[in-house]
Amino acid sequence: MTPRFRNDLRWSDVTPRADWLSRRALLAGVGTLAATPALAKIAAEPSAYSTDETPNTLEDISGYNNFYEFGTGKEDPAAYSGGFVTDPWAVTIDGMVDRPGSHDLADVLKGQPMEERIYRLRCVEAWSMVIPWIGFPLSGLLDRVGVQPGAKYVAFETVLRPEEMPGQRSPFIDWPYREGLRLDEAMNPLTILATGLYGEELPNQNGAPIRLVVPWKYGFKSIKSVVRITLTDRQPVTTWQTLQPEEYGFYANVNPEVDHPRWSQATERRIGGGFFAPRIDTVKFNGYGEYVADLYAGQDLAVDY
Ligand SMILES: Nc1nc2c(c(=O)[nH]1)N[C@H]1C(S)=C(S)[C@@H](COP(=O)(O)O)O[C@H]1N2
Ligand SMILES: [Mo]
Repeated sequence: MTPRFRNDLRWSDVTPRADWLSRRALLAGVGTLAATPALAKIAAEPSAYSTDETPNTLEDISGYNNFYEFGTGKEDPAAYSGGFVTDPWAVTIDGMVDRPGSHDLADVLKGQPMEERIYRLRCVEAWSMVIPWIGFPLSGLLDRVGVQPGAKYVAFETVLRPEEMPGQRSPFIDWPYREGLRLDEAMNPLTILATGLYGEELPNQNGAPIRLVVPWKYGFKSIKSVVRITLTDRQPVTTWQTLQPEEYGFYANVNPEVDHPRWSQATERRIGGGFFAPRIDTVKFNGYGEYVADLYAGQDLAVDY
């Protein structure tokens, strides 16, 4: 699949670098990142899949998060993830693959083409952001381990480490956090594993050191701090579908025509716009329909929500 428009934009083309640098200085000054070690820079190529919308600031992206392992408040992940250990890190790839095994992060990344992907992120709670991720297509990693012919789905798991993740000491979720994709969704070129944003390694609160990003689906599909990837012939059990199956389905494609039982999905609030900013219309598949609508030909997305 080839993109129709070639934007080849980088965040630095849409956010003046001077603003960016002064924001960093400001952040360091107020100590938001003071507990975090210096984040290493990552080289990445621009991508034709990037949006030309203005990215949210690093303060928004790393200060307003959902990462229930560190608490349910939007500021909890930034406040409580400072002691989360992301190095060393290993990812197990198993199930229906030719070469199952556990790989340290450097090995997972070896040979994968790092790209900057400026994507919209639409949370099921009806807020959104634009985030300049750095990552690589999941398909490249799956090709490397050899997906067996019978595999139909990919299951993902977040690390289970209650001693470092205070939210995991509360049993309302059957930890670890779990997610899944159909194999064709996993192989779509928009689906990436991200290891960075804004040119540097991921902040802990954004899912360091490696997280999934699936931009046409509600944010909860984009599972953070991944330690296991399993190829399977059964639809995986996922965290939100297990907790509230009437409200959160397996597919979770962004869809303004299918409301959440408790709120409308027709519009969204772009974070950072300020209190008086008008809500914006939510677009089906979060605006990525030209790349993904074909995946759901013949499916009723009100049934497969
Ligand atoms: N392990 C894990 N992954 C997770 C979550 C979580 O609570 N735990 N929250 C999800 C939700 S609801 C959203 S909207 C996105 C938010 O990603 P961000 O904080 O990097 O913007 O992460 C998703 N991935
Ligand atoms: Mo979300």
